[in-house]
Amino acid sequence: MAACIFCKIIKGDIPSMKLFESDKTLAFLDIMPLSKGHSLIIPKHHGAKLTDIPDDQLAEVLAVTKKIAAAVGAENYNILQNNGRLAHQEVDHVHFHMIPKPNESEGLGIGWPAT
Ligand code: D5M
Repeated sequence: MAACIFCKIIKGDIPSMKLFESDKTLAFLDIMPLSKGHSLIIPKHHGAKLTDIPDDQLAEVLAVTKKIAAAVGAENYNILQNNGRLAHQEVDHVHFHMIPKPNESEGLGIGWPAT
């Protein structure tokens, strides 16, 4: 979809910190990380909400999400996937957030308020 920012990232029209790419899936670092290693994993198929994405694409996205968590060394992490404005979805292309939860000894990580 021409106006979609994540479709532009897929096409390479907007730069991103790519972590993984296949014919169906792309993973890259979130530009506004909530913690160090905060990643986005997206299907290349454009769709705003989970129900718009074919099952085979979703299956691969989830499998890649698992691998990205391991690759960035996240032992504790949250997977977040927002659908709709009321659910705080800002980018209308389905994406899974993989948000590492740092150990206290590692500090709060990029993006958290300093304490
Ligand atoms: O989250 C949308 C997420 O997308 C939010 O964490 C910022 C991220 N974002 C927006 N633009 C970019 C680019 N250009 N690169 C990387 N990350 C980006 P939502 O679940 O829709 O609220």
